[in-house]
Amino acid sequence: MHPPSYQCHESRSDHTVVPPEKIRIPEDQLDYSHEPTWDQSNLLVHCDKPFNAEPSLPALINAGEITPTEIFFKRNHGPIPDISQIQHRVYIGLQDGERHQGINWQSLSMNDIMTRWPKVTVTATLQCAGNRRDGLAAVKEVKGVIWKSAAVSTAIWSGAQLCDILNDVAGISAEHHNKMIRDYHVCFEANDHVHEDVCYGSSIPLRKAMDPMGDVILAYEMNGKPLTREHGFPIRVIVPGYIGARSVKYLQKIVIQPQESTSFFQRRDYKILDPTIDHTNVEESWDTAASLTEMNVQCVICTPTENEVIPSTEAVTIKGYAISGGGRSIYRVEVSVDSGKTWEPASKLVQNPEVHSGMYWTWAIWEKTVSKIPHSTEIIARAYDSSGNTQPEHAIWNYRGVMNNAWFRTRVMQVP
Ligand code: MTE
Ligand code: MO
Repeated sequence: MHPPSYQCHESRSDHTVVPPEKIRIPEDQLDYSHEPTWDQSNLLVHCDKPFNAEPSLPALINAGEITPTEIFFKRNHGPIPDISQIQHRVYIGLQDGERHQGINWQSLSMNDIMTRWPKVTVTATLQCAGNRRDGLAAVKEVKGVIWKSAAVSTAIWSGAQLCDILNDVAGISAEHHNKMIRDYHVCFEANDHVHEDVCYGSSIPLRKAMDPMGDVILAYEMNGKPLTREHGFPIRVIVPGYIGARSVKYLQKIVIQPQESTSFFQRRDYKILDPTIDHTNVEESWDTAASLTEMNVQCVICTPTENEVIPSTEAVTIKGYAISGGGRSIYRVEVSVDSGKTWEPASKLVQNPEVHSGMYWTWAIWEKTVSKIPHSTEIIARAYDSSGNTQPEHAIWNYRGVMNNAWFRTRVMQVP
């Protein structure tokens, strides 16, 4: 008889690897009794079941380029799983379109992943597509956690490169399967329970996964330590330059297939629906809208904060972050204190490319000192990325409340 520890790794006697079956659990039966506990005093908690929290903007910017793990925003769709690193396995399969033939699964232990491939380090900013959803909720009702502007954070991630693993385990190489690289997707499934689907899941194009300069990694460390449970212990995907939703935590299954993941989170969420779509007609529109991949260009003022009192006679230093997707850099941030009539460039803008790939996966931290705020008490900021993309003046409402990158406005109070 097998000891209980063998339950997770279901091997048949012929050594065929089979990933564990998953069942969907209704929302009211999700088990939240094993949530980790940590210091939440520096977080704005939007919801604790599932746990969703962001830091304050001053805490985020004062921490600098790398966000300490404690205040890194946390986005979960269900209970945080309590996974044994020793027992955990990642199942990998290629589905070549001949579905009836089944998938020939391979599985890796955490020890395999940590020892068979070199540990690479990538510094990347994650931003939830719902960052700044509050700005869209102010226009019209939206579905989702009402994030403010700190559902974004930067960490140093270490793990194995996904392209190496897919090459060695699934036989996919950038040179030999061009059509496959062009058309296929890499689907990720998590070892968690959510009510929308059997688990959290998502996919990215195979071309992104196989791009050696794409820096997609299976990370087991965050800021030099093993991942914490809420950030994906023992292993998560990091997809730099993409919306946070693609960086699947608690990674359990990888399938390379001709279609995008059929997960709820790929097909029924994380899409910019046409502004005429709302809860009355949303069902027909999902399939025609594109799944979000790269982030758009974003810029946020972190300090001063909304309604902060500023002496009108004194110079004020405005600080914030800006970020774009796809490894594009931020080349300019502009600030206006006259309702957008005139703009001044930020005087300080720091953004570091990834050493290995030269891509800009992290945010730019910027600063601008304004000697005196005239005529207006609203500070506005916007950014341009290296492709010349910039931000719309006004929020473009969409039902899921994603990708809000309207000019950022902070109203400050002046005292004489
Ligand atoms: N992975 C799993 N397994 N479950 C989740 O709920 N949320 C996704 C992504 N990966 C999620 C997940 C979303 S929407 C975001 S924005 C990021 O994780 C957030 O990562 P963080 O909690 O480490 O900040
Ligand atoms: Mo997200």
